[in-house]
Amino acid sequence: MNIYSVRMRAADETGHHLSGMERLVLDDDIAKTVQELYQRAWHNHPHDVHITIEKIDQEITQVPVLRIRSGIPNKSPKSLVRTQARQILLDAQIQSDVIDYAFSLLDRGPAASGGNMRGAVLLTKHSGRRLEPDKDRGVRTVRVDVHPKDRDRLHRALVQQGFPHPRTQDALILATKTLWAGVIAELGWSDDPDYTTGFVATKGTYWRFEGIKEAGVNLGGRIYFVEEDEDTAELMNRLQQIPIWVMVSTEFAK
Ligand code: PML
Repeated sequence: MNIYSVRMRAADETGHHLSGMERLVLDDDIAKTVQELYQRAWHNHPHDVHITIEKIDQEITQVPVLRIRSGIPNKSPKSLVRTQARQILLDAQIQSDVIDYAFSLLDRGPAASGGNMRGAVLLTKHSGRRLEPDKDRGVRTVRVDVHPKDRDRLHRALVQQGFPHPRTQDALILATKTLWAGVIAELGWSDDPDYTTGFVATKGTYWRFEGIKEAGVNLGGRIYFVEEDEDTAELMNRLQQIPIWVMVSTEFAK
């Protein structure tokens, strides 16, 4: 049985990125997956949709999914939500002023030319240096998906735990690989003005924070906090080249 990466990216008429998604699937599931990704792209009224199908020639590493926890209850003021998110980052040994800088980057849009970036910022944990080679594109986590035998189980478990939105599942899967690759902690929220839940992933846990940004704000992104002496090329190789299947334990799905 062969395994394929099936990737979709959709853009508007100016070439601006609208949506993207990757799945790692067995050959029998390619046609169904292309259809699913195409439907997903269509929601955003794209000008063009690119679908790439690529055979994976390497062994796929299996990694357990992060556990998921809710931060402060819904409807808390943004400042309280951020205080709790900050505390989790402080506990992960990220320097306080680096955390402030990370929030300010996401608040104003992290791209060097202004606005959103498709990939993540790589930020060193003590001096707050940006390591991503391209400060308009950032660094992306790719070649990751939930294992086909666990897909339905993960979906059911997330719905049961009160997290039915597909964004949660997508972000959880990506964050699982990102931490596996050696990123110490990740902070992120969507640029969708209607989606105000963000997350901090660190030390095996994905923390969700409702109301981490104001409704109506169309800026967001992801920050990957890394060691001061991080080997950027090696980290990017792990994030972008090594294929990962995220596995769901019986405990997670309970
Ligand atoms: C969640 O629902 O758990 C938060 C998801 C944030 C997704 C960020 C994004 O879509 O870029």
